[in-house]
Amino acid sequence: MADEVLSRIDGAVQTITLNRPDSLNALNEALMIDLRAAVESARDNAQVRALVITGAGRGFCAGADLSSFDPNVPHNDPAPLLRQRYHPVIEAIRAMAKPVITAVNGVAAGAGMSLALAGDVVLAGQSASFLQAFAKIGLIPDAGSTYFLPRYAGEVRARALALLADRVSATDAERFGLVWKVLPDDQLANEAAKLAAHMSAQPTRAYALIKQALNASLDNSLSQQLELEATLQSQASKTQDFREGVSAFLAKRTPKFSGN
Ligand code: LHQ
Repeated sequence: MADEVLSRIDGAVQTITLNRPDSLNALNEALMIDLRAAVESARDNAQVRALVITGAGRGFCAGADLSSFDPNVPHNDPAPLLRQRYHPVIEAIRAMAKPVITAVNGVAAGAGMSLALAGDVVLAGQSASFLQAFAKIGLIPDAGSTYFLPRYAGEVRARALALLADRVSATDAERFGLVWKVLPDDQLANEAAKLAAHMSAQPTRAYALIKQALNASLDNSLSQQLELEATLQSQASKTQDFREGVSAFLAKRTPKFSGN
């Protein structure tokens, strides 16, 4: 079978590259199976402390591979596919106890946009674009887009993005709060690698707890969130990295975090 997904580890960083460039990395079932395996291997490998997801060629990901859907079949139900193949990937990225950077190197459309937005830090090349392609083909946003869009961009933009399905530039996506930084195309891969290397040397357990707190935040009341912060802070304060962070601060030196 072709390598639908490439994966490599440099130091403490795993980079996963969607690898169907001829179709702008459209998501067929084989790719989704490989992507899940790669994401889960990053999750389970203690050596890996940061993950980058990007695309090969000129696209990041064009969403579900439409050539796998036969328009002549009266009802080709995507729900089982979503539940079995897409949800585990999105949920693994969000729940992963290490940071995930999505490096959006080109168009991110449909579920490809959902995948891009699942990252903890979303970087985009200048020529990248974002498209809620779903309504254009009579579908609704899936793979997390209706969760991420209102939370990141706000209701007004979420509705216009989903309903109008206009292709938006990386710069507009940054302005809408969907992207952390836009970078020159020829610097995206390097900058993503540099950022991942930096993040892989930070207090990984605190990062995991930060993700846990932020993942819960918008569904909690202030009181619930304060309580969650106290509980998670208690866990953070028991790590070696907390001791190292304070020692380094008091000694006026750069901390050396082990991730423990
Ligand atoms: C593609 C695709 C593609 C196959 C470009 N499939 N070949 C739904 C159902 C079930 C379960 C899971 O979830 C979902 C959610 C979804 O993701 S639904 C949304 C699916 N995606 C789309 O509707 C996007 C379709 N693609 C496009 O609108 C355009 O290709 C975009 C705007 C992404 C890029 O436009 P261009 O830069 O002009 O590139 P292109 O259209 O020329 O595409 C290049 C090639 O990639 C081309 O093949 P070819 O052999 O002619 O060179 C396209 O057919 C192929 N391709 N997207 N989703």
